[in-house]
Amino acid sequence: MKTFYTADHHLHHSGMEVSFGSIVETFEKPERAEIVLSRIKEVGLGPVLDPQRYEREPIERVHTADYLDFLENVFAEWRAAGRDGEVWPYSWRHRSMPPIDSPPSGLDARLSYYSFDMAGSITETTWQAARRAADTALAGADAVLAGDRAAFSLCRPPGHHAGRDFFGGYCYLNNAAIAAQRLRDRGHDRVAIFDIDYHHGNGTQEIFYDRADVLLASLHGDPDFEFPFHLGYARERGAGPGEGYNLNYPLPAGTGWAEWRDAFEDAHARIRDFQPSALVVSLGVDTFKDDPISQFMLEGGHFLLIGARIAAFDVPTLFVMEGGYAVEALGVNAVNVLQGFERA
Ligand code: 6XA
Ligand code: ZN
Repeated sequence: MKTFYTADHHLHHSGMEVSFGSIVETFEKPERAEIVLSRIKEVGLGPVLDPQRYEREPIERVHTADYLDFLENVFAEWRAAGRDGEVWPYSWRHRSMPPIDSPPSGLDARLSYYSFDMAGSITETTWQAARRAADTALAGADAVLAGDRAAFSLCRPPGHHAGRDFFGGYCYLNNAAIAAQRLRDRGHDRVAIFDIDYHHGNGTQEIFYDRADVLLASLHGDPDFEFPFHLGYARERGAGPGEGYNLNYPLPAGTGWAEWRDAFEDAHARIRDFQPSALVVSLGVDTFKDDPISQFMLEGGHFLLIGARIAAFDVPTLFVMEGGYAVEALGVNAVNVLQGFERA
């Protein structure tokens, strides 16, 4: 299996984050991608390729032009306003406040409008890194379109929390959604996205919520207790023509392999019923028992089994890297999914 990777991911590194009341080094750090890359080389998974640069057009199939302009320019605006450090939003519209449907003019108000949290900042080169992560996803999609059975897009920063016009949860551009849309635009009629990251892919859900041509199935910590909160309940099933094409499996804290696998198998069967012609896997391994910010109990060997079951769909498959923060084990866990797939 080909891996698409670029060292340009180093262009994004938020220095810190607030975690349970402490200011700590961000969990979403560059070392993550390097550890996965080392493991790929160690096991000889296949060639590691630098993705080509794509135009904005395939990204604009998913994100709004005004949001992309904002992401590209906000750091310069921040500096022009005389501010040091990185760009951080800090206040959001509460449910008691009337909804707004167009961007306000002030810098902080606009930052609030285009985000939902402050998990990650926007640095001087975040836009470039996010663009390269999207390139990484697109190059993987193109490999699959060219006939590869599977490909791995080692994206960083991750993407599944980013919606059409918002960032959050360490995510700026929705790599998996951009790849899924590419597959749709280049000949696949029905694309399924299987989001097995520990967190709900609220951005991916928002992007495809009213569509029947892209099925999303997501297994995650119940939003009642887990980030991103408020979204990811089983009752969210899609809207309009997309009704029934959004499947959420919220699971309790402490979920271990047996319970996780039951939900996975249910989702697996529903995806098969959908008969996708291509599959995108939002591959987070923060379901691992030692993940520092998560509360599921999967073990290293389980990731091999997951990969094997994904192979059973028997459709062209693109794996897109999402979360996973137990850095010592991250390489083995992520690559276990890919090896499990290859050996099946
Ligand atoms: C912010 C937690 C962000 C979780 C990001 C993630 N404190 N998403 O792994 O899949
Ligand atoms: Zn996650």
